[in-house]
Amino acid sequence: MDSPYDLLIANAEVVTASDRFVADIGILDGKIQAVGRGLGAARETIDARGLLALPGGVDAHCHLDQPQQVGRMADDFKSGSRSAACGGTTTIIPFAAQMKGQSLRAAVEDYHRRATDKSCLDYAFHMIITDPTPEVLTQELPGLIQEGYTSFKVYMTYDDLKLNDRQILDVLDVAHQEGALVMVHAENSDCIGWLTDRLTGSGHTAPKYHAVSRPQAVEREATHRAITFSELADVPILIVHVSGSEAIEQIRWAHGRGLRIFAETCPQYLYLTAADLDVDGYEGAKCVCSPPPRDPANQEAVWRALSHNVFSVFSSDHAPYSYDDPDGKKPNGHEQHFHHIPNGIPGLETRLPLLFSGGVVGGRISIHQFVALTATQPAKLYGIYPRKGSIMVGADADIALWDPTLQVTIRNQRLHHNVDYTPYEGIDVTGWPIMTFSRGRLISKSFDFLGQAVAGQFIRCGKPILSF
Ligand code: DUC
Ligand code: ZN
Ligand code: ZN
Repeated sequence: MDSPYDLLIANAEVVTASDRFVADIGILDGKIQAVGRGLGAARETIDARGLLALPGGVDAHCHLDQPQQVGRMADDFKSGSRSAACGGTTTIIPFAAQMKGQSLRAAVEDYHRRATDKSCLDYAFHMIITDPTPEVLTQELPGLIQEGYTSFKVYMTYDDLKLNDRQILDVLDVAHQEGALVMVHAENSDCIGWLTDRLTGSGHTAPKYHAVSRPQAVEREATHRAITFSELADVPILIVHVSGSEAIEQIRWAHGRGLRIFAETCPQYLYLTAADLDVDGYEGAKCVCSPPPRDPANQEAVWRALSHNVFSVFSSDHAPYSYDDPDGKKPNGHEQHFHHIPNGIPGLETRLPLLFSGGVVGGRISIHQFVALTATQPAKLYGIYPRKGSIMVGADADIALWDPTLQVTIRNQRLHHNVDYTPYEGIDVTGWPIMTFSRGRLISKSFDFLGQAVAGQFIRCGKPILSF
């Protein structure tokens, strides 16, 4: 049949960050060719009556196959992208981390080797800057920004990753000159070290002390300091994985002063608390991540801040370590002192359903805020909009069809990552993306992964779009 479309998604209720309407979506060569009523015939038609058509998610903070000092990540680009696709995500932006002494370009090239021909989803990279030598600051970083690596993360903690205040200012200055976006991990390293020594010195080594060693004050102080640096360097920043009310207060304060501080939060700060680090002896290690989850009052503060648009981005911070694994949280069956447990939890596949259920179905955020937080705004901030992040003519046909009423109990056995647990085991959610299309190809359907033969493309990022 001669048809202008390879695929027609018919009768869908299309939802974007601003609009909601019933339409057909005509797809040709992986792009959205038309959005309208009665688009006619196509080589293949999927009737999406009763389903929501949302832009595929952009997970702008996830870690895959990232070399580590402690532990080894359970997901590479193959298993990670598969898992993301089955949870309605169509673009991932993990981190190419520079090791101290390594050139930035070597780090990026190494990371390309890890991703190429493995990811079923399109992907971009943030860089992690750990060694801002003069060569990095004046040559490598400006060059890589021009080549499409327009965002990078700096750490204020972790001995192998952290920068001092002066180094952070130097990195921010490059972002200012070149038009890039710096993501900041805001926790005070010396405070954590001091608290950790006190706790371990008095025999407090169980997983629950991870949260005690990183109280909100540690995050609040670093968040304030990062905001100050942003003001001094006159460049916007994005504070990643904000965990509770005290850091939120700092961000609101900055907004009140007219500073361009963007912020991200994650599912763990809505669904977990520090009490989850204190279950069944050592099992709490499964929920060790940084910053740590807080308490129910802080969960509410994070929900409130989401509904008030304090946050621009909602990411998984998928940092996958298995529990019962030689390279995991309990290596060879050995319990670790809390400060030696690999930091991070899995979440690529559950990110969107958890926010949809608690936020949209729960009446805390609108469905347009959901789309903005999970797709449109990360696409804009990280320079891949309008190719990604919305449903419009000319965009890639990255679409998730959601059944907004489907009731699902999260079980690790149904997920597609390579991690031996999910911290969200047994949580009931309403709404799930039952079909995911990546550039017009159906890669996941009803909890099954169909994209084995599909190759994702590397995306060079443009300059951040900082107003939306
Ligand atoms: N920071 C992250 O962004 N991810 C995992 C652990 C961490 O500290
Ligand atoms: Zn971090
Ligand atoms: Zn992270």
